[in-house]
Amino acid sequence: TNTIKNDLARTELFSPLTMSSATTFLWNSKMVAQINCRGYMTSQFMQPEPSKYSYAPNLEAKTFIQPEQPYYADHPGRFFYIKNEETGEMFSAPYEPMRVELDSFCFSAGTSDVKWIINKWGIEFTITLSLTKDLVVELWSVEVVNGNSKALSVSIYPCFSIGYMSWMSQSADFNAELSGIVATSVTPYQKVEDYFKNQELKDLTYMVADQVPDSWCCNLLTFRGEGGMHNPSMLQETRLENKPACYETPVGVQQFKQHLLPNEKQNLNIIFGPAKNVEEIKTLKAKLLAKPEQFKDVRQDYSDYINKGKGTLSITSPDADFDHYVNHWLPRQVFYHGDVNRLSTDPQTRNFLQDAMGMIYIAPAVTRERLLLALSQQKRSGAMPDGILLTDEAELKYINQVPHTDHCVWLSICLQAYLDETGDSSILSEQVAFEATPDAEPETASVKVHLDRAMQWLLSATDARGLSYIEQGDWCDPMNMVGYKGKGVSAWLSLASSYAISCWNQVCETYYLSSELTNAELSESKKTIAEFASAADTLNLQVNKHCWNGDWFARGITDDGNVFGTKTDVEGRIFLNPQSWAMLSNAASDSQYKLMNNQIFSQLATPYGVTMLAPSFTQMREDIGRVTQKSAGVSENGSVYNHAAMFYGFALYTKGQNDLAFDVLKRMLPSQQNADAQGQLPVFVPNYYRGAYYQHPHHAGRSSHLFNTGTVAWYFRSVVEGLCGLKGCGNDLLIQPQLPSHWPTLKVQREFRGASIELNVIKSDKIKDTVVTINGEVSAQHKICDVQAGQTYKVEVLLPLEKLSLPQLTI
Ligand code: CEZ
Repeated sequence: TNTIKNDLARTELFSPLTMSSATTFLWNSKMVAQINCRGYMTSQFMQPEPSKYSYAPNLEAKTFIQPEQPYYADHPGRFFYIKNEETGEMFSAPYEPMRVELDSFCFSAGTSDVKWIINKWGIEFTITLSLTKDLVVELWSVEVVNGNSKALSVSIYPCFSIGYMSWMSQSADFNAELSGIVATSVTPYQKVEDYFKNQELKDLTYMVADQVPDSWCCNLLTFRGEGGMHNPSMLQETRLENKPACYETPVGVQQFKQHLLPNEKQNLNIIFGPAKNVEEIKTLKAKLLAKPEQFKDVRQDYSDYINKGKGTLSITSPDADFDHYVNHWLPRQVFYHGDVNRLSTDPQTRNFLQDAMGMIYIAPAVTRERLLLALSQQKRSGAMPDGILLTDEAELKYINQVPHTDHCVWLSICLQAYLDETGDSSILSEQVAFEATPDAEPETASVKVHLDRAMQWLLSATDARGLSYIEQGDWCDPMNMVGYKGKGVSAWLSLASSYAISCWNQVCETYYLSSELTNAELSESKKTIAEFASAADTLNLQVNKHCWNGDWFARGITDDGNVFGTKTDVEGRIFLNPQSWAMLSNAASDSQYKLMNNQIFSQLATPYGVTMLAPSFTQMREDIGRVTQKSAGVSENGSVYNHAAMFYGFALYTKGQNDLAFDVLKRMLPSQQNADAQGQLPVFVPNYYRGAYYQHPHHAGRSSHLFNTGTVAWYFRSVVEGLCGLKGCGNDLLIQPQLPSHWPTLKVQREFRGASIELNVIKSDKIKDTVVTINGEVSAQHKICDVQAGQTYKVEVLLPLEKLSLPQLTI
């Protein structure tokens, strides 16, 4: 199984067969592409709503990137058919659609490009895909090196899917002036106002090379002929038929004949993407293909853009695979979320805020800006909208039209993380307007007031018992029928509100009370803090009173008064989130914590991580909702939903459960050992691995391959604050590393508020208590006081060797 290698900032797969669904992804501010190791590809760009330029050959429904993306013979891709002009033999690179055995194969995912290195007939083909930093164009190059001692002639036929563009109009032809293929279409519409709106759309797809092709074809059906994609009829001829598509499905295929002397190297560059008109393509061609250096330069710019997301942490632990993810791929995935908001114009508020939270380690100014933007859309009641509108034209769509009640929770959590990282208490007095309403005067208030109101709103949206209403969902989007009649409550949200209020109180105590306040302000805010503290306690008490079943917390109480997620349930007996957040909110006593954890081990643990509920639902429960209709073990219906698992991991660090917490982090990474089940490369954490471990053991562990997930911000935070134990607080940096017991050492480099921290942790059996030295001096408080920008702090921590305190996951 020696099929994966993790090296520097690349991860390589050496066979197209062992993990046929393996993917990586590339993005910039305008587009995102998911690239499969065999050459399939799913891409979308923003104009400003998500659109396509490379479609499947049938009329596609408008969908998001789907979990467990199924691939099929005609799935959109970028393929390179290669013909040996002497023998007539053919294969396709990287592997699809011909699936001919190669002499060697390497799919190499880099942080800012994707490469395939393929050997066949003594020739080495290196195919590279990268993007630009801000254009919607794929940059492809094919380098061919003849390793034979004799000359060889080959034809290279790049074949890029354009597919079913529109039922109103779709055609394609070779444009002699551009010397490339241009497919045209009209975005379908019916309403006359859409005609005017659609004027700005990029309805063309182009495929232009830096060389003049020997022949071409843009007609998918005639290209395939009777042979199909795996053996297109037109490739049997010496030349392609130069055939346009006229209200027929377009494709981009071009033939480039290459005569290669021994050791000769030749290169072909191609650009592929959408455009508004031919002028735009001409400009792009001049910018990208006129000279070979242009390609190099824009690639460098793109890689500089990606490297902006490198993050401020680097670790060296005994686990090289873990380090590789944390140092290279984790910050990249966090940066992707934080920089481009999952390429949506109305990100869900909770996603927007958690994604912004991840940016504290990469570009905290972005976190600040995002918090202020979110607050500018807050309602005067304190409620947050379901999505944050990023442009003037944006509107709330899909799930954002469904009322969810948790959004306020993420405000204080994100703000606390931001303040602990930056110490920027000025944000609290920043003035921000509330959402404008036609019937009232505009109202502006400080961030402090906005947050107070958000917390008060959480407390007001509760029933007579003091439990939080769920309406049509909380963190769990598809839990839409627990409270749609207006009565149902969420135990998770009650606990999350309690935790969010405590976070807000900590922020006020650490960063607000210390600011310059009048006596009246000081006593007023102390009073508010005390009221909030008691309200948080009440939430904890009420959840305990109504939702504790003796061994774990239930998930909520339905409109009809049924407590669910409890011992009497055959399906959905136990949910992970209430347990994790009871740990965070301190609703669970130590003895409850132990009881809960035993249940988590016995009911939720799997080799691929902890599932978010069990057993998975197999039939609709009309008092719970859509989540129960999802396939058992998939997504929120009991997968190892990594976002939920990560909350558990984060909570475990706060409880000092170093081994269990690290176990959560580690199991989230695709591993060589689980490669068959997961089928994913360790270049991102997917949103889930299939669960339903006892119901569908053969499918358990399978990755969703979805790289959009709130997990990663919390992963980064858990590594920084938990594992490395370097958490800001006021003007100081706390030093409390939490190594798993099997790690004897850990080295960390971390930027913090402009200072450089070099942490060296060593375990020793010669000491009983932790010893922290900072620049050679013992620190009894285990913290760097009053951290100064520009300074380097060399921190050494001696930790006593300890025994495990809790049973380990045995699965
Ligand atoms: O979407 C995510 C949401 O973006 O699901 C999470 C939620 O907290 C995130 O905000 C948990 O529910 O069925 C659905 O509507 C699902 O909710 C999905 O859309 C889900 C996807 O897995 C996207 O990654």
